[in-house]
Amino acid sequence: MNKGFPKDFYWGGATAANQIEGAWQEDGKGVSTLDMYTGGSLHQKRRITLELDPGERYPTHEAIDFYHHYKDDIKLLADLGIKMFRLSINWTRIFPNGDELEPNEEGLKFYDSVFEELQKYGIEPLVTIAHYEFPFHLSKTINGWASREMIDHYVRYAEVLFNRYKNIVKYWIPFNEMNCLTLSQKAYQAGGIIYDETGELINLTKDNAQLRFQALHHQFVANALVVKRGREINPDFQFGSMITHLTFYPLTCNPADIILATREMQMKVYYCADVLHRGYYPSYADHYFRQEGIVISKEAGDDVLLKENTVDYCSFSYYMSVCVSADPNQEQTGGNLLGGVKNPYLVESEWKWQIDPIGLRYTLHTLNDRYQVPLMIVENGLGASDELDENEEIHDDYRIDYFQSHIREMKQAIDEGVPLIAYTSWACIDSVSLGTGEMKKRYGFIYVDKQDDGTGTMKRIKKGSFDWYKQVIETNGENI
Ligand code: BGP
Repeated sequence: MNKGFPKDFYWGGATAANQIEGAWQEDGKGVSTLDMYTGGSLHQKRRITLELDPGERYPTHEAIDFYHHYKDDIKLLADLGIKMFRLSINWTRIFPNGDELEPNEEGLKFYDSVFEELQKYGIEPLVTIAHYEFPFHLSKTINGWASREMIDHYVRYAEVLFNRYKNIVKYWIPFNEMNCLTLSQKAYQAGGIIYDETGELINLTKDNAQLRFQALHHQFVANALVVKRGREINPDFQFGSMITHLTFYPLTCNPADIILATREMQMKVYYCADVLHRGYYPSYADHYFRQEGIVISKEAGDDVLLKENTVDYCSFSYYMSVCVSADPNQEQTGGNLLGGVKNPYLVESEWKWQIDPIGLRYTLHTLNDRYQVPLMIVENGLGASDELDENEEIHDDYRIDYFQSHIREMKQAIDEGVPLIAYTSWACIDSVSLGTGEMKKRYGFIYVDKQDDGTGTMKRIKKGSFDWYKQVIETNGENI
């Protein structure tokens, strides 16, 4: 007999502060890195600005104004029936510049109220401590995570959260999608790094691998330190790794393709999770650093700290798989997040991400085989340009199909022995897209009337997928 979902499975929804809260300067909040990031589109990249540019759009400034709508929004999510809500704390609400010694009480009060609402409905919070929202001041003054000084600032911030919420929050994610920092185009987003080695604005330069991998070392140490301090404050805390799982496939069974896919998986996907789960740098990374001339500067005690403070569970985002080929004549599609070669067996989303539900089951198996800890899918969903019909309704059957096919694979993976404990879909409510800064790329079960030109009433409307997901949760995925 098939097992199906465990009875205490965490069906949920995920968000990030910068993509929903807005109120970017209210109640003492400082400026975060993403507040200085312009809006973009599928064809135009977002841009870092050192000063606000009046001709630009800054999507995080208002976002969907969760800051003033959180009570109604959480009520809607409770109606959806979710058991877990993934949210992030905006560091700059707590420490506006990042280097203060005392936290901003007003900022903490906001999260007190959010947690209170969640508790009212029995929804378990899953808290990301840093979802790309770093204090912009620290980027300007010390170049973000390129500097080791970030560790102290971050640990001080995390400790405030641990002490304040020790009886409220159990599940913590220290960093969102840590492995994004292995990708050159993500230095700013994932590391708050503004300048390259020569002091030039990072927008203008191509690579900065030395800075990025050093920054990642600082994040590894910071991660280990907060795991250590967190467990001292409450031994029941559970900490997770969090990577974006881009599942790389070899395009063919040519052994050269297999090796290429393996190498891509190592440095772009597993690297960070390997360090966080095993507590040491993998040998393939040492080889990569030698090859690229990268030297990681470590302090005495770092290695022991990493070894002694590994994480409890493995969480990841999953949106797509990517094909790679060793054949230089294969056309690179430029689709997906990282390009790659088109997979003839898959269809792609409007934003050209290759949709691959079976790849999710494959991913669950590989992560289970590798780490042997509980797994959480903390992001998965379909970005689409939903349109309201004449009755102000959205019939997003394409989203239902997407979720249905992925949840089926999760169920099968559980039957096949994978210890999956949570699924927080991205994003349970429409929000600003991280990659493009658009509102148009919508993910939610709940539509928000906010448009890219700044218009919209902020009204919330349940989409067709809302009722569908609600019944999935009610039946614990039995009829999927
Ligand atoms: C992940 C991020 C999220 C989220 C999601 C969807 O990488 O952790 O913050 O936004 O991707 O991506 P996008 O918003 O670019 O469609």
